[in-house]
Amino acid sequence: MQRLAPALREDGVPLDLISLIKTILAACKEISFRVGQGQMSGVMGSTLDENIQGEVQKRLDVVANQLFKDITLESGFVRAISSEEEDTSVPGNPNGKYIVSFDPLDGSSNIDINSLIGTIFSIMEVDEDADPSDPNIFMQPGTSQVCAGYVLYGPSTMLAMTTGNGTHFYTLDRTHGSFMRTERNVQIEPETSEFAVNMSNQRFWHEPMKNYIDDLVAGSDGPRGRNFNMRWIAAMVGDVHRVLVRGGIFAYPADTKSADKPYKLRLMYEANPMSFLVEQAGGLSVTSTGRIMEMEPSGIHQRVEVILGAKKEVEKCLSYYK
Ligand code: AFP
Repeated sequence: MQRLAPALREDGVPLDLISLIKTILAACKEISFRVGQGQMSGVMGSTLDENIQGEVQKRLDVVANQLFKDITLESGFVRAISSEEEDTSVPGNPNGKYIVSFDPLDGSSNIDINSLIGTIFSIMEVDEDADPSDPNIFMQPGTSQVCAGYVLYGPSTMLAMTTGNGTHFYTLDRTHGSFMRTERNVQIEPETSEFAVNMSNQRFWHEPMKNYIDDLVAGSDGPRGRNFNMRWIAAMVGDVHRVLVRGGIFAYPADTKSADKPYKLRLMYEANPMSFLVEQAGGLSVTSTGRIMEMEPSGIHQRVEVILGAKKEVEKCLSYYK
């Protein structure tokens, strides 16, 4: 096992980026501590407020957002941040080299049932003259990310991270308070017999996705000729972690459930960072029409269709759209 910093320096990552990552992880350690305190922390349950996307905020969403925001902005490395819980971007140091998009607490519906939740982050660079108060400085495709990761608050607290040199896992050593690298160059097997999708939306999907999932469910009696297993954690951070650990395909397809919201997941702080991690682990991450990381974003809370995971299975799924 290796500590975080030496592992990063070996990969030639700039020192200021390492410092920013350490800052982010300091916030995540604090969140991990609060999550571990559970009902004793006084942050369980819902607030009376909604975020800009009309979702009721959990108390832990608000606390995690404040912690993450304060710690990263105070670091001086950051020109601006954008968060699921902030209406628009928040300016930081006018000389900061980086911008950070994050979902402070992914899987909010799992908070009160003591199930998997996590923090997702994505780091990009900005031009020297970028205006810290202009949200448009975030409008860069996922291919511009210099680092992406998530911290999963499970039975152990784990970090999955990439700086473009493979996807690596780290585990929080709670005794010493540092993330130790516990797995290098995670790889997703190209084939799988496991899928993750919210089946309750099936009647709202478009025909290609309906047909694809029907064939998986038909198992050995259908055209695939073998049985598939299904898992759904209801937190992208948990579902993607499973895909990175033991393979699988994860999808949050387009649906017709509500006319003004054809997609569920957010591009900048969910789909892009997860796509970077998955691609660095040998998987694919796409919409039904193209690679997610090549999308030109149009808003910091933009939503997108997501199909990711085992390369051959994602390709198989896409073949239903042709
Ligand atoms: P939050 O970021 O609001 O906690 O939403 C989590 C999430 O966007 C994503 O992590 C899950 O895949 C998805 O919601 C689960 O939603 P449903 O189970 O309601 O479909």
